[in-house]
Amino acid sequence: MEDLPLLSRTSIVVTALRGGSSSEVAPRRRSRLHVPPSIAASSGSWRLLKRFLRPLPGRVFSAAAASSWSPFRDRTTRIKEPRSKLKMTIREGEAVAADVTAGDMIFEPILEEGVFRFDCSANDRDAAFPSISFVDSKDRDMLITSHHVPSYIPTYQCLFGQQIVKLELPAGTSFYGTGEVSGQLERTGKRVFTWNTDAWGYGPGTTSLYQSHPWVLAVLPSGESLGILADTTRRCEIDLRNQSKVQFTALSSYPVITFGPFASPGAVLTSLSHAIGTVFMPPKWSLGYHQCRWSYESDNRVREITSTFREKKIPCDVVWMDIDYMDGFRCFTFDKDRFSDPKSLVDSLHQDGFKAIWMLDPGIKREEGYFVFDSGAKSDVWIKAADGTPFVGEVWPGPCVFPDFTQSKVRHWWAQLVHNFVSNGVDGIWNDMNEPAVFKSVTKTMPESNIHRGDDELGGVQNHSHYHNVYGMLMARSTYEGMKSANENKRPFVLTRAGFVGSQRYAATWTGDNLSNWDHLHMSISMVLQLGLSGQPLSGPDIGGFAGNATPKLFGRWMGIGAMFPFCRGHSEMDTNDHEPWSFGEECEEVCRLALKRRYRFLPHIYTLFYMAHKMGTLVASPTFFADPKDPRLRTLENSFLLGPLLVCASSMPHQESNDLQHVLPKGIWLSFDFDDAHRDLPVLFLQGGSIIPLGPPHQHVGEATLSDDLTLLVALNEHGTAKGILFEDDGDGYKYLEGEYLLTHYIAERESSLVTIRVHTEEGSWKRPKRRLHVMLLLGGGAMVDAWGMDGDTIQITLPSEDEVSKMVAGSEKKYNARLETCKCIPDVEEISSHKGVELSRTPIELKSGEWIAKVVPWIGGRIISMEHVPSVDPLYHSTLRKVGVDLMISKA
Ligand code: MIG
Repeated sequence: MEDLPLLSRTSIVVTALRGGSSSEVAPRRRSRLHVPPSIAASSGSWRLLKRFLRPLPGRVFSAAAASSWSPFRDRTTRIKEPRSKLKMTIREGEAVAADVTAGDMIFEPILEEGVFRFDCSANDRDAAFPSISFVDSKDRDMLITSHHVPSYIPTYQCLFGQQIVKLELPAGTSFYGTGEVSGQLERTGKRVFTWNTDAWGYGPGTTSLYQSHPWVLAVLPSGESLGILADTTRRCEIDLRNQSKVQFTALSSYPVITFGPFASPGAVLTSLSHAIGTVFMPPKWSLGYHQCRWSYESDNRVREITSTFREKKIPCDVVWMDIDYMDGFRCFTFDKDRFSDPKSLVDSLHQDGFKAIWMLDPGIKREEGYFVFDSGAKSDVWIKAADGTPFVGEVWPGPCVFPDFTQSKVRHWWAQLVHNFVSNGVDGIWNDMNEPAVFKSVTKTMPESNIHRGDDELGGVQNHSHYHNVYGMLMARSTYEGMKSANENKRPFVLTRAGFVGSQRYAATWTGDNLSNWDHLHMSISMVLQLGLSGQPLSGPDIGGFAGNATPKLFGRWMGIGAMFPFCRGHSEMDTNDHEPWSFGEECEEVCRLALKRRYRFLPHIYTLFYMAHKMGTLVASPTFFADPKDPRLRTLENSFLLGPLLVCASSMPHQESNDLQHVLPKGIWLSFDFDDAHRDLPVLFLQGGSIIPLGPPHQHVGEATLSDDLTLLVALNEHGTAKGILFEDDGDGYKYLEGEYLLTHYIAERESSLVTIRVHTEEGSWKRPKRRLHVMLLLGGGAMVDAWGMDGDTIQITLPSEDEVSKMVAGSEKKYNARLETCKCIPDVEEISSHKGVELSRTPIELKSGEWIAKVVPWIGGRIISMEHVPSVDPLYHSTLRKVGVDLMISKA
């Protein structure tokens, strides 16, 4: 069965979940059939193509013939279509999607050496929709000169309008990517469907979360790696259930792009970034700790929270305002009583070194007299229902209309609102519910038959199923552009829940509504890594878990790990217990303080990693196997990760502390260290031999840093006695760095017999080196180190102790470490959590049955659907019946 194309039962069930449309709209065929100059001009590429196209007698089914075709029959007939043949068989006006064709895909080199675009045929190539994932769709269409041919060529089948693409890789290949996915890090055996979904309370087996990345990163046994992008915005099944085989299934037709094989997985991601862009350059403050809650109910409560951080000396940069700051959930308004004067609130927050981030949802209350509704109605910006009237769906404010972000006109309209909104003292914006989430509907989103009047450059007028997966990204883009226009000297900061390949260009993201339990703590590591492996390096979970109440131990442990994630924010659901760092007793509070102080020490390093990520598409957090992609032991490690050469080893098990675990280290030298802050609930840290990382003082917030701060270099020599590392410094905000106003320093350390010399190797940028002290900490292993002070820019020398002395120091340091672990106060085990469990967990789900479906629903606003099951087994070809059930089942508010 495993090789059967497409029509597995589950995929049909998912098809059935589509709302609205009872008939699929076939992909728009461009009426003008233009041959891209790249094909027309390049006889060379045609020659290449011919080598891979075996001209077998072609066979093309008509739509009528297709209906009698059975996937169970005649599977041996592989149809290979030479391009010219296909051209002849596709006639104007014919429902091409119903044809059944198969064969090797045709290819062309694009973008840069090692990158190939594959299509089913030249006609499919011409008919492909513009790319929304690529920064510039033209890069996907433009042929480059290349003397290489792809090492792996996908095959395709087109059946019933679906295009199935398969690629077989060598045995022993490991799979990663596929975007925001729960469950294991290595993806063999898994299947996901790209369909942005409000996935409250998701679990390890959930197949669609908030974002869509039809992208697989394959690490071959040799460590060489290949990336595969199915460049479609449509719902796409990514099937990795069979070892070493990748299969994509989505509506015809779409191009597939392969990147590599390149020497390492990192090289694949760099190449991917040349297509889809890199992460926006985050303002430095956004790399500090963020405190969020649904919701801090008033300006007073917000001030109470921020001053508690300062009183308790727990570092924090940002406080977040969830939906309740608004006046009746109306975007761009403030509640008149509870947030009566946002400007002065933010002014006082700024004085305390805090930034403020405010939520904006896509659902706009349908209410005459509300300025956003009125102006949107006047400018005709709303998504339309199939009947041409503005679509109305229920979200927080009640009946809502939704801006159609696929039109540049509408993005401008929204950006202008954002522009004005920023003048209230808005430092960042949080886009939630932009899958888009719609209450009281089984699909949790709007009908697929809704109409977007998209710009031609994005794909033109299409129904919602075409744009569903990019809606959130386009909203984030428009929000980003609005913030940018409001202040050209500040870097926008946008957080988006929904996303697509490329959304890292505009926004950070978080892993949605997770649960306060140990499984979710564990999964959060892989999820952050996986997003990075899918092009989005700036992500993090709700630290402590969103739904339900964390135990002190869980919270402390999560903060220890979360403090090392690229995006670091604590958040929790309405009606849960308090989830601030001090809410779980003094032991947990101390762990949080230690964890966040660590983060702030590492900020110069983390900021440098982001600069590199922004410039070159490198990762910020990467899986441990990046240190040695050949080593099969590392490929499934889920408890550790790298921040450049810094290895973070954690424990996500309640009764096993990180120091008790036998951590698997990559080959080579890895030297452990801490800041005399070792704790059972904090991760264990190692620096890779051969590297230097820059550290700063553990400030209370980023704005406290000054140019004269002491700079610390942590040094680990490799077996040749050398090490190197980078520090990037600039204003931390704005765009002067683009005009050269920065300082990028390459430091180097070299040992000659027992003398280690640390100095500036090269520097770049117009900034003068600040006058500041330099502290070098040379790691010796086992937590031991020798250090020296000097001035930054000068050469510093350290004499290595004799071997005897080193072993004494290591023994001494280990003793100190153990003594510290003995004496530090452990977070007590409290298993029972009293009080509320959060709005949704506190209600028992009820079962709703309708026809062939059972839905488990929490009787709460919107009637949140927890799970849906399809009951009887049906003939998989009965699409229409299933679809009807999916459409008709509406769940009403209980
Ligand atoms: O329907 O704004 O994921 O972080 O606190 C819930 C309230 C809406 C979902 C987000 C969550 C946020 C919450 N939102």
